[in-house]
Amino acid sequence: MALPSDRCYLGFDFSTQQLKVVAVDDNLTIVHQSAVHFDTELPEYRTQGGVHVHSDRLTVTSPVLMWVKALDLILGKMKASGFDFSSVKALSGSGQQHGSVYWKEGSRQILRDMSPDKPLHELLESCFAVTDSPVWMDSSTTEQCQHLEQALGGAQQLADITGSRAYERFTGNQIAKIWKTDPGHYKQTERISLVSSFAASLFLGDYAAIDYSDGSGMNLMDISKKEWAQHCLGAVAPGLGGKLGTPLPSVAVLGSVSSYYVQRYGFSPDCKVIAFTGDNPGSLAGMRLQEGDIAISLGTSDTVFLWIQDPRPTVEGHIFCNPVDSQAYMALICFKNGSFTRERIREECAGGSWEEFSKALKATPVGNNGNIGIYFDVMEITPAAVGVHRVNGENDRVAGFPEEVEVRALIEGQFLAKRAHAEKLGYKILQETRVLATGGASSNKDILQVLADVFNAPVYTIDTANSACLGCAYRALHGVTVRERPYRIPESRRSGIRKEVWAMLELRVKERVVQSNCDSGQKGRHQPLLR
Ligand code: XUL
Repeated sequence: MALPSDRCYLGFDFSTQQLKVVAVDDNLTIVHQSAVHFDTELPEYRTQGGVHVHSDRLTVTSPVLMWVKALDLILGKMKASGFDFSSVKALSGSGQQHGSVYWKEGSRQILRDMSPDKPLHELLESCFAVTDSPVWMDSSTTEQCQHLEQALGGAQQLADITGSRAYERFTGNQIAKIWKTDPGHYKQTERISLVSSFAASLFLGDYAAIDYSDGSGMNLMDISKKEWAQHCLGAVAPGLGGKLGTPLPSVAVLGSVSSYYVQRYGFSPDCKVIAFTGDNPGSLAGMRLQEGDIAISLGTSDTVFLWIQDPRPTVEGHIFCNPVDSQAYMALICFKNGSFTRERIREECAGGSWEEFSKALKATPVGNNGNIGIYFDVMEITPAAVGVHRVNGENDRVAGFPEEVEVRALIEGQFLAKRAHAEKLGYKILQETRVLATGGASSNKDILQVLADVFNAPVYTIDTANSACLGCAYRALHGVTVRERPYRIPESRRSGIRKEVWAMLELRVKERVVQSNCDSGQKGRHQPLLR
């Protein structure tokens, strides 16, 4: 039954190439969307793909004021289109993960005093100690990564605490580089935000807390205690704890929008700002993942998202705190050899045709008579290895397979790797497990059938276009709905209530999930490949 829809919830996504917004009503129907493309609509910043790649090819930054000006532009576009800001009950958002913003001393006061007759980029022009923010594409901090792992006693030890071994793009290593190469600006910095908490600060008119989920992508947070790991802070830069503020749950209601937005755009003074988070956690919410689910994006590179209850961090893959339920976790695993490898095998073994590729999958049995292949055309991320390896049913290494066998060996091999790495991180297939597939290859039912067989679970296809900002619009609704529920109960029960409300949201949108080749509720119909 449709609910009255005079209220709406905004989700923003400050991604690498553009700023996007969606508005959903109480029925989760999208009622507005807008975007600002950085390269074309803010050409004065001369970015390519939203970033500047420096001459060393390793350093990648974005001008922080470009993001501020993009917010001026998008709100201006919404106003010009007649969008009714007074109907916005709550807003939230996401940012590209790992990127960092360095607020100069005195900026908190400037944020608090923003005058509604000026655009944000004029008001905040002098607020940033570092004007070019390092972003997730930066890979210039290998030295800092080595130092951090050594200081913590090794890569696994760092992963045990923070959920990931040291990665160049992770914020702690970026901060360590700034402290080393630009100590003057580090000292001038009053607050360090992630792109997500920086964006939330713009709406709040004050420094917004880093949320647990995006905070897990810094190599700085103890993901089980949900506080900064003092050993990590000490290894990165002096006085860092004071510059980061206290992290908060991703479901936290941070406060109401600054009077700047009330006066300039007509927002209600009661419009709540829910903590912003990273784009991948935002997508997990947008895909409405629940405990036991696994989402697999089959694109240029393949990405796996998991909802995990009891994580076991390893040196491959990332564990983040869960953005929907603060007691749970999510895992993110990236595989570099995705669609390019599938396309190569299609060219070599299926005459360049997806139809022939499908025929090969149909013509070969589940388990491929024991023939297994590993196809890492380029250096893989998970694990760091390269090369093509084939083993036949007799456990002998072989140089090649017949074409049909090769096609199945590739697809089974790719999906087996996803299951094996997910299980290594603590993922368990449950009775109610659903596999949600997205990305280019998810349109091929025969590939999805292999996925269903490998995971012994039904596969659904979902459209993840805009999933990060949509997920944050859902999180905004979730945040205020949980808040409105008349409860005075201890924190220990609250997570359960949050889950309950989230499940209600999920039920209301379930019919939009297209069921794929195998039926929900018929587990066991598929022959398990792994026993
Ligand atoms: C995740 C990562 C990217 C960015 C993209 O660890 O680095 O997915 O979040 O915006």
